[in-house]
Amino acid sequence: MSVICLKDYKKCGFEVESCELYFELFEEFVIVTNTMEINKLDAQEKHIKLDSQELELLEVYLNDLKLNDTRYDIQEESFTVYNVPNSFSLKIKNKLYPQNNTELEGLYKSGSIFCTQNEPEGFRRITPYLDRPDIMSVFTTTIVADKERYPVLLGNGNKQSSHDLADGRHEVTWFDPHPKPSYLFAIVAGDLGVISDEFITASQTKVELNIYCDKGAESKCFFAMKSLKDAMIWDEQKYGREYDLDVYNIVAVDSFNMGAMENKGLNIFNSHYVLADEDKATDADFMGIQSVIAHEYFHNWTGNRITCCDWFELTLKEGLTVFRDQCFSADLNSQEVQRIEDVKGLRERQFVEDASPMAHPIQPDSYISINNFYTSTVYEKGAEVIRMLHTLLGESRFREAMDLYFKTFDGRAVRTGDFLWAMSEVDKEKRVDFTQFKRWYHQSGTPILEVKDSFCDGVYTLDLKQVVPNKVDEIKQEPFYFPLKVGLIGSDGKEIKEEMLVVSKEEESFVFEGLEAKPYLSINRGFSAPIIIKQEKNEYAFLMKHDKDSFVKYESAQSFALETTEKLMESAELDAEFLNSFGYVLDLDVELSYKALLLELPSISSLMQRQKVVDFTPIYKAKERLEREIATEFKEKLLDIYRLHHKPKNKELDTVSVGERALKNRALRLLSSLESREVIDLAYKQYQESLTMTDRVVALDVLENITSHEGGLALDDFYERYKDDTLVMNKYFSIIAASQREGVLLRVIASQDDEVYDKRVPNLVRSLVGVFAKNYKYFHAADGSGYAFVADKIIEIDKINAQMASGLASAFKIYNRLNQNNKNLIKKELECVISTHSLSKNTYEIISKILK
Ligand code: BAL
Ligand code: ZN
Repeated sequence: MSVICLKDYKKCGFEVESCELYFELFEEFVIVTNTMEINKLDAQEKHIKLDSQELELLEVYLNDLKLNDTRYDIQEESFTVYNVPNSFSLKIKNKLYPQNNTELEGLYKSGSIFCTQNEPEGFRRITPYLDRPDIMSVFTTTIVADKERYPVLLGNGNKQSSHDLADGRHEVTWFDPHPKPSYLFAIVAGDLGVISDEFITASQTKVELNIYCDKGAESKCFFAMKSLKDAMIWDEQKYGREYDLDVYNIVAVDSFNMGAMENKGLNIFNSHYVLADEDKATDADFMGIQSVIAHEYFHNWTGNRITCCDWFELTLKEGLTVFRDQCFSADLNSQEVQRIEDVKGLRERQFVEDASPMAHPIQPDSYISINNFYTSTVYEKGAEVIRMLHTLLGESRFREAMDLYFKTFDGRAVRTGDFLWAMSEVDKEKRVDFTQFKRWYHQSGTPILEVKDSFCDGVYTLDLKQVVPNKVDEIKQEPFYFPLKVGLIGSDGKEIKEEMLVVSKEEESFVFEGLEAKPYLSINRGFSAPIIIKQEKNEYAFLMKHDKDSFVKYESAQSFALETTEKLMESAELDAEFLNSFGYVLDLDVELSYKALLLELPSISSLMQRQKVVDFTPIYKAKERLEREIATEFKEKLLDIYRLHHKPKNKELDTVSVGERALKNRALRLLSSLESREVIDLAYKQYQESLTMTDRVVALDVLENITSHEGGLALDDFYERYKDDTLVMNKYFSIIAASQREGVLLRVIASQDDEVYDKRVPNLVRSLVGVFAKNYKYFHAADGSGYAFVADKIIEIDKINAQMASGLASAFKIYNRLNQNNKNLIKKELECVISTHSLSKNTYEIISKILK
């Protein structure tokens, strides 16, 4: 398989001045006519080689002259026209079969809706083109289709004209004045429902806003619409960025590989991130919608107006846009909860990736399939890198740098180096060493910071040592440069000082003078750097009580629980101080969602990450024991919390209502480890009487895991209630696949035959097979049955949708951390997958890295 390398980038010898596309949609096929005005930039170029994938060519015209097939050559992945002049018009007519397109890249059908997905390399499946992000062109799109079947025809930009044609067809033309790369091109055609609104920009321009969906689902689009308007205001206020077209369209479709796509003026969304009402979506689903709607909107500037020079620069737009959406969500909801959720996500996904054979820098230096690099590293670690710049420069300097970035690079395809240039330009005092900071872009792995401290004669000394992991190929990496926010707290619990240190050396010390006694250390406040802290002595109980930093308070609770669980793996007695601290948090009077996080016990993944050689059985046993001991000790308090905050008829989405649900469901989950009649009754009642999906789904999950009788009744009821709503059925399949009860694999296998399940729909595959592959207990079963099942699914799904298959394959990335028995079992399965005939390059790349 060929490897694409960052170092091999070459500027294109041509530019596409304009591109006019004419789509004729029919039930069995689509005819695309693509007319490009092209200029030669490099006189040495004789022939033009366009990207083209699985296309059926019909006709080719060069400057209106029809070419015979000696003048061009079509290969599996390219289309070349020989001997082209300096400036020319190239017209290509080709035929597509979107109804057979199960890869969901290029033009395909989601149910009866025609839609597209072109990032990163889907456009070449629509028409031959210079399908690379640094080729920016002005697009005009005309769509022709049967008017009754497809009354809605959408393209990028503004609508230019529309009219009816003979034989019941109609055509609509869209013009996008903003030059863009082909990955931002989109069309949609369907018989869609819509909700509409408008937004007046800061400069008093009216923008029409539309959200399209399946007919009948319109009432579920209002939260998304509100989120869009919130995002538009926020980007004006926070970054001075206004929207730049007359219309902003969003379309929700059920079959979509990603969460959503930021096509210029025509976002296409996985319906999971658009459709919601309280009966069918959880509070977390609503938060997801708010953040993804905003994320795609923010791309209009960070991604569309300024895009990436090549795909190695993906984090330029993704890391930055994730940072922007995280800040937006924090501003609209709770700063402290948002930060903790962001860090939790980073550790669950990115830290695991960074410690695996799939580790890569946020700017990778090579790939086989770029589809495999839409990773947590590029996105979430990328956002942490931007956040560190924000911390180092400060809010107003960062904004100044962003203004400069927008002003300098608007309308261009640039590199992370250009972004860092803008950041460094505003740093007049040269406070930041950008040369060293750049290592975050080129080095992989999570640095560990070993912390020792001492106190002598009023001087407190902090000795820090950075342990920087080698690259996957064992090449040594250099120390990172990062902000480390620390606080010193007196033994009376009063804050002495807070400072932002800048760490840059492998080993360095910081001193704090004039102290009366040794202070307590609060380190990496707000998770100022994406690192792992290792301290000799930890003061978790003290920090849980006294730290004013909400992140470190949470971190102390987590770390204390992690260490306590680890001690239980060695069968020690439960630490009484831990129980005390837990009891202290139960009584804390803080924001309720935050309190629910403080009471959350560490995930299996976070326990696993700390093991040298992973064996899941002792991890599960210790975690279950800790939960039981806590529930036994604090049963009455937990019941009190539950009763106080259980408001089954409340469907509101305000902070207090969401917080009450989060906290009382945390209490219910903890109590469930008792597996008592009392708890079963509570959960069953909650399942039946609550009006929100949040409550219903937690109750269902609790019942599923502790009782086959009520669990079975609730699950059957859930199925009957929601079997016609695919989005809710994703939750049904996830609950089965994540269950800790015996016999899960057989139920997952059986679920594939359910009439609702469809292996061509990514959401359903992720909910069933993807969630099972995260069910550590059964995926890693000692008899290898979990591995064999998932490996079979990878082979099966790879033939349908390579992106889905490689996503599943990445579940095996913890291979190198496992005990020998599990490793042997995985190796056998993956060797079988990789030797499969015509395996996609996506899946090949992931598995070959894991097995290396
Ligand atoms: N650009 C792909 C989808 C997203 O990150 O917004
Ligand atoms: Zn994005």
